[in-house]
Amino acid sequence: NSHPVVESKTGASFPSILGDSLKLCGIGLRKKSILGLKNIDVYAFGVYADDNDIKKLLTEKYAELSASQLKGNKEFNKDILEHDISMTVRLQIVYSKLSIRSVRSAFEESVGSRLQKFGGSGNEELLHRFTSQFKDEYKIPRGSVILLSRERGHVLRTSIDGKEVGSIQSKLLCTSILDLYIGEEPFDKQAKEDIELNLASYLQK
Ligand code: DAO
Ligand code: DAO
Ligand code: DAO
Repeated sequence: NSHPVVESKTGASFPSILGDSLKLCGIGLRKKSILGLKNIDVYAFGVYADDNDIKKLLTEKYAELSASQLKGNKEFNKDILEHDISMTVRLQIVYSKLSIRSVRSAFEESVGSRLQKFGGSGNEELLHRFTSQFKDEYKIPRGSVILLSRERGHVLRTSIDGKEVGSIQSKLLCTSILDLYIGEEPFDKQAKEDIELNLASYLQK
């Protein structure tokens, strides 16, 4: 059960355990259409969670429901997004021509729409201040690994190839980032379903 999982289209490989306690719940692909003309694969991702946090925080509430009943349950999904559960999204870049300028604009679009969804308007300034720190000299070549981690106390910690690039305490931001992968309109629907089923199964053990 300790074998890595390989994303078949891109060959990106995901360890089944990250650190000491985060378990891989599912993998998927982030695509982007360019001018409606073609779809490019930007990165493969894996979503990891601490099963002990999930047991501790949610077992009592959902004791009556089976894993298949929990899958697709809106309340359960909301609880996963908003509770103080340690989770990490690991991105492995597959697109070879990623510029910081396109990361900045994709980020403002995807994360920006979620900040608005969960926090209302008024975060544009903050978001812009944040993305303007993405320095043009950062390089994210194919194969780069980015970790987006929600740590205890709703702290989002970001690293690129093992180097920490920032850490910010914001429940809104943590929820917004996770929503991209396991929210109502996820980047990869099949991945979201796999992830949800695994998260639900942690309550049954
Ligand atoms: O070259 O204009 C282009 C297309 C690039 C699309 C890039 C999408 C970036 C997605 C965010 C990546 C975050 C690491
Ligand atoms: O909680 O006060 C708040 C709003 C926080 C919005 C911050 C946006 C910054 C984006 C950081 C992205 C880190 C990967
Ligand atoms: O796929 O649209 C998306 C958003 C993914 C979040 C990526 C965060 C990357 C932050 C690091 C950038 C450093 C230059």
